[in-house]
Amino acid sequence: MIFQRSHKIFKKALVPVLLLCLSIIISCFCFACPSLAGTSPYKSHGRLLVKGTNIVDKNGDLTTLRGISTHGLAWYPQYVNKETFRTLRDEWNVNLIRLAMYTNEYGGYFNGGKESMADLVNKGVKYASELGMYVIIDWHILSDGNPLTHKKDAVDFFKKMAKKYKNNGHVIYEICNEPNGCSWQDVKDYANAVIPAIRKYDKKAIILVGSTTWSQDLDKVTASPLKYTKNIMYTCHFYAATHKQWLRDRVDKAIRSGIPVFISEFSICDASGNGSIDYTEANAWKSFIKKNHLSFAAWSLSNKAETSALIKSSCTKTSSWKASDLSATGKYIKKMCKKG
Ligand code: IDC
Repeated sequence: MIFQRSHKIFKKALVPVLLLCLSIIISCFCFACPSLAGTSPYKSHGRLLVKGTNIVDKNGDLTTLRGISTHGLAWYPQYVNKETFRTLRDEWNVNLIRLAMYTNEYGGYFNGGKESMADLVNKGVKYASELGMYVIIDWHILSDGNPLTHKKDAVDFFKKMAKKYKNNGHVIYEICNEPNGCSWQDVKDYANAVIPAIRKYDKKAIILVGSTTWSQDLDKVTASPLKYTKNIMYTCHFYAATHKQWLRDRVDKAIRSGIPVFISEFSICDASGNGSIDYTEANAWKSFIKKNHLSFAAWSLSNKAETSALIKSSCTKTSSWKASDLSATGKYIKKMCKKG
C-alpha cells in the first residue's frame, strides 16, 4: 500500500523534474553558445551611446565592449572571415571587432589599396553585423603621422562609410589611429573636418578620436576638448611592458574630468608589438579597465611571429583555435574577454 502510493507520487513528480532538468541543460547550452540561443550582443544591447564617460545600451544600461583588433588588413586579410568572428564571439565572449585599415603602410589605402581596403572593411562590417557584433572602422594612420596630410581623402572615405552605414547601429568610426609628429591642434583641425562629414549622414554612431603621441596625450584633450560632444570618445592605446602607472594616472585624470576614454588598441608586450610580456603590468591594466568599465580592443588578430599576435605563427587556422594554437598573449586575452 505504502509502496503503491509512493510509486504514484514518484510517477507524478517525474515529468516536472525531467522538464526542469531539460530546461537547465538547454539554458546552460545556450549560455555557452549564444548563437544557438538566437541571441547576439546587438540583440541584447542595440544601438550604443555615450553617457557621461561610459557607454550605455538601448536600455540605458552600462555596457562595455570586449574587442579584438585585426592586424593590418592588407597583411592578414584571411582573418576578415565570418567563421573567425563567430569563433571570437562564441568561444572568446568577444562583442567587438576592430578593422585596422592602414593608410600608409604596405597595401594600405594610399599604397595601392584604395579599393581592396574599402572592400575588406565592407566585408568585415557585413560579417560583424550579421553576427550581431560591434565593429570599428579604423583609419590606421601611423607612419603618415599628421592626420591633416590626408584630410581630404579621410573626409571622402568617412562620408562614403557614413552614407552606407547610417542605419547600421553596429558601426563605430575611429578617425585617426595614432596621430604623431603633429600638434593636438592639428588633430582637432582634422577632427573638425571629419566629424561633421560623418554626422552629415550618421547622426548617432560613436566616433573615436585619437590624440598625439600615439593616442596618449589625454592631458591635452582634457585641457582643450573638441567642441563636438555627442557620442564622441577619445582613445588611449597602451602596451603594458612600456606604458605603465603614469598612463593609467593620465587616463584616470581624464575620466575624472569628464573625458570618455576608449582603449581601442593595446597589448601586454612592449610598444614594438614584440618583446616579452609584462604580466604584472598587464594585470594592473586589466583591473583598471574593469574598475572603470572601459571598452577595449586587443592587438592583433594574426599569426605573425611577434608577441602581440594572438595566434601562434605555426597555426594557419583562421577559426576554432584550440588552446595550443594560441600564443601566450592569445591565451591571456581570451581569458580576459571570457571573464567579461
Ligand atoms: C605594428 C605591428 C607590426 C608592424 C608595425 C608597422 O604589430 O607587425 O610591422 O605595426 O606597421 C601601434 C600601432 C600598430 C603597431 C603596434 C605595435 O597602432 O600599428 O603594430 N603599435 O608596434 N601603436 C603602438 C604600438
